[in-house]
Amino acid sequence: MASERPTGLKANKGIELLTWGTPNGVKASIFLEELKEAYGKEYTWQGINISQNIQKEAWFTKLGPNGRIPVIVDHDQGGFAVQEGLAILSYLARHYDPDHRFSFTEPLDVSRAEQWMAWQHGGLGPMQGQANHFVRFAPERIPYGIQRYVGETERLVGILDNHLKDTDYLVGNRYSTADIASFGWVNALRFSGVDIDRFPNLKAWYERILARPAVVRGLAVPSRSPFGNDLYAQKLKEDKEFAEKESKKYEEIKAAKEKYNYKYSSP
Ligand SMILES: N[C@@H](CCC(=O)N[C@@H](CS)C(=O)NCC(=O)O)C(=O)O
Repeated sequence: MASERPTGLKANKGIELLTWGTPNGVKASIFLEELKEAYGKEYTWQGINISQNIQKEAWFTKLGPNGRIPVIVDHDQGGFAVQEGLAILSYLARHYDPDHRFSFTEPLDVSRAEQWMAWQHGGLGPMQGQANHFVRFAPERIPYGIQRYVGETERLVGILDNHLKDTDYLVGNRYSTADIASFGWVNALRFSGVDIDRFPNLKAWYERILARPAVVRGLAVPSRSPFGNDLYAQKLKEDKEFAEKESKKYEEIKAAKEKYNYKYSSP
């Protein structure tokens, strides 16, 4: 990924994005790429390697006190900084989507979009983040935690799948920030131990969004993660050792679910 370690802001006009190629990070880069394509709105970005804890350094927490990516700085508003994905999407839509190509004006649609973004922010993101933690990163193997958070992630994506039964997008049957908010997380479902093929409406929505050139460009900031569903599936086919490791991981999840008598149900 990006080679130079950032030590402060580098731009003095426009939007500067501080990010990494994670499910929360790509919300901001995808929307900025869409705005660039729709309105010619340029932006700059810096890769914040979260494994190096750059996001905890004083220069960064002055901008994003939570010490997490993504953060944007609007140099055209006196260096105004915004942290939290939902707030970033809302800020960018308010200031830089004047034709509402990705947002709404009708008050009930505005509310619908807010509801799906809040749902992602308080539900899908935190729960799937914990699934990743227990499935991938926890130093101890804890079956209860694995089945609890993979199960809750499945419950939540079941909600999306059900909602998308009769509509192509989450609000007003058109692509918007409501879709962008959840897309990055859905893109990481296989990595989180959830088989997206079990959710056909969601999978069709995912593929529809992934077909957008701005989305593909947004996913590549700072560089494309190998853990998106499509690249993950490709690696399974091409890399036997990886496929064996992943198959063991999925067996572990299955055993954890059986141990605690997990049964899928959504809502
Ligand atoms: N609620 C925040 C969460 C941001 C977040 O958790 N970012 C993660 C990457 S996906 C991060 O910065 N992790 C590094 C850390 O925990 O220090 C949002 O939606 O923007």
